[in-house]
Parts: sequence; structure tokens; C-alpha cells
Amino acid sequence: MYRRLNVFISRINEEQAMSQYRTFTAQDAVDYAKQFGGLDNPSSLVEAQEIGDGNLNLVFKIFDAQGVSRIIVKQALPYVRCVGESWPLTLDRARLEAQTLVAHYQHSPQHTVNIIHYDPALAVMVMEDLSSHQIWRGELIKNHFYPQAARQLGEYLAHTLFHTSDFYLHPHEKKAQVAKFINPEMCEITEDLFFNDPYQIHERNNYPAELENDVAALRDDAQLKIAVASLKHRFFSQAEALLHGDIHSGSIFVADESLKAIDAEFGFYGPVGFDVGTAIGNLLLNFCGLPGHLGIRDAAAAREQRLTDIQVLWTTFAERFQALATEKTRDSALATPGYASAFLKKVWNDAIGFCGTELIRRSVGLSHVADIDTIQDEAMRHACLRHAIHLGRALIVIADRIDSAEELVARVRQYS
Ligand code: SR1
Ligand code: MG
Repeated sequence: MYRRLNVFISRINEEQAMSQYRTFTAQDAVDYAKQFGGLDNPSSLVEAQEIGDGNLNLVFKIFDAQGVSRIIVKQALPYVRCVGESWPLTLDRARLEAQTLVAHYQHSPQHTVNIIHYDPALAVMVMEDLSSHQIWRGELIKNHFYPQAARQLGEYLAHTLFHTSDFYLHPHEKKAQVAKFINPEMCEITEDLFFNDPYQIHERNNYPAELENDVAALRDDAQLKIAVASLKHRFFSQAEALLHGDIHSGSIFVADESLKAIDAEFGFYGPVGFDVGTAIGNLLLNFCGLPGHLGIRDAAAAREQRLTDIQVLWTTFAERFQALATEKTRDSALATPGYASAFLKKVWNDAIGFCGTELIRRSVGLSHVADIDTIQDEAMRHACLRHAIHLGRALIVIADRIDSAEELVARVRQYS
């Protein structure tokens, strides 16, 4: 009854917002950028190109008369783009995305895209153009190495997650933030895609028939399903920090010396280990796919680099979070010597479990990754998918027994 009332009220609010909503054309995007882009010479903007290749939104690059791209206009569609209008989706996600990125920018300006303007009624935001950067996933697939990226991602996660947690915020402020970032519809997508679909027969699932036995084994694995239920329960209930909520390598731009997170429409207050685990999981998906792109022999060195990236990411995150906790924890109980490191141990074990669910859902579920899906050779692609599924399963089940990044690397080697 309570849920139905809430859904009813949020639908009324949504309908009010929808009354002003219209889907942008390229010209609308140019006009909007002129008005709200904060540029010195807005009249120089002449043209827009829609470049959105993600699952959900329209993304326009706005060019000046010289053909230089100057700014980005992003608009949420009222449905899931990769599925179509049969799957409606809240426009409020644009507000949540903009506000998450604004909050993260406050705590990690070097590593968060700058949101210049947003309008919840039109579900639109204007943001800095990152054309000098590349999407990290594409670079990882091409074996282009960015030596700073893993450390920078660890820094981003430590700063954003520490400063939005109870370690740093006053309890009243923290609770107000939790309320502001309630994101039920986007969380429901994650709850379904990560923790339900791969472990049951579901029409959204997507995997080759050749893998039927491997996937059926997930459905029959009672030990695995209990561990996944426990991870889902933590995702439901542990409002530890303002997560990005979808920090995979396709949500990260890189350049020499620079890394910027984008695309935070799944932002909400959840378990810190979810963001850390999603990030590590995507490096492991790349690890699984590399032989399909480079050949088994040449992939070996790139794979070693991925394992090093994972160690650097975790070590940077944990050391920075610990240092921030030592220096800036405001709550007297949470400041007790030893508590931050006990918390980080739990985060680590959670992260390995969530990482395993990312490996599995990206191999079996609705939304795959190019690291594996673009492998041309079918047999090799299936072998890489199988590898990701079995590695994911192992990590979920033994997550609590892996005590360090070195041990994780050893386990990954064991399951290769
Ligand atoms: C229906 S949305 C599918 C996936 O795309 C997004 O990037 C998220 O990862 C989500 O799970
Ligand atoms: Mg996204």
C-alpha cells in the first residue's frame, strides 16, 4: 500500500515534469547550449551531432563554425534507449545524475566531469566537452596504456566516497543527502540486472546457446545464490556513501595525465564496495577479453598490466581513504583508531563479491561489454565469456576469504 502510494505520488510529480518535457532535436541542443553553456561567445555555436552510444540517453556534441566541438548537451529519454519505448524510465535520473556529478566534482574536481547547467523538467544537462579524452574501455581494448589511470580512479573513489559518508558528513546532513539521492527506478535496474536475471531464466538474458550449460549451472548453484542474495541485501540497505552507481570503464574518460568520470544516473547512497567492485570488475572483463583481441601470446603482457592496475586501484583507494579518515573523520566513534581499517576490510570483501556479479551480468545478462562482445572469432568469444562467468562465480563465493589485492591476483591466475 505504502509503495503503491509512493509510486502514485512520484508518477504525479513525473507527469508534471513531463508536461514541459520535449525530446531535443539537434537544433534544440544548439540553442540550449547557446543559452546555458556559459561560453564567452555563444553565437559561435552552429551545429550539433548526436553521439550517444550508451544504453539510455541522447548526447549532443555542439560545434562552432570552425568545426571544433565546444560543449556537450545530454538529455534523458523517457525510456531505455537500447530497448525502446516498451521500457519506460524515469526522467528524474537526469537530476540524480547532475546532482551526483556536482557532488563528486566538489570532492574530486580533477576526476569528475564539470556540469555547467541542468534542468530537471527538460531532463537536460550541459557539461564540459571532453573531446581531448578517450573512453577508457576503447583504449583498454586497443591495448593503449594510460599509466596514471588506475591510480587516478582510486583517488576519485576515495575522495568522493569518503566525503559523502558518515566519516565526514554531520549525521543530519548525511541523512538529508540520503533522502536527496533516493533513486528507486535506477536502483531497480541494477537490482534486477546484477542480482536476479543471471540466476534465473529471464527474457532479458542474452548469451549464446553454446553457454547454456555454464549458465544453467549458475541457476542450480545454491551456495552462489545465497552469496548473491547477501550482496543484493547490502545493495538494498547499506547507505554508506554517494556512489557513482555505474563506474565501468565506459563511464570513464582518459587522456595523458587525466581521468574523468561521467554518466552517474545510477547515483545513490549505497555500499562503498559496489563502486570499487564495479571498477575492478571492468578491468577483469578486459582481462578476460584480451586474448580475443591480441591473441593468446600477445595478451599475456597486457593481462599482467590489468592485474597491476587492479592492485594500484585498490591500494590507492584504501591508502587515500585511510589517510582522509585519519585526518578528517568528524564522528568520534568512527574516529576510533582501527575502525577505518576494519571498515575498509569489509569494503574489500564486498568489492570482490560485487566485482563477481559484474563479471557474470555482463556475460549472461542484458548489457554486455565491448571487451568481449567485439571479439570476432566466435569460439574465442565464447571462451572469454565462459572465463568471465567462472571467474565471477569463484570470486562471489570466496570473496570473504580473499584478504588482499595480491591474493585476488593469485586467485585470478588460478581461474585463468
Ligand atoms: C537498461 S540499462 C543497462 C545497463 O546500462 C548502464 O550503463 C548500466 O550499466 C545498466 O546496468
Ligand atoms: Mg552509463
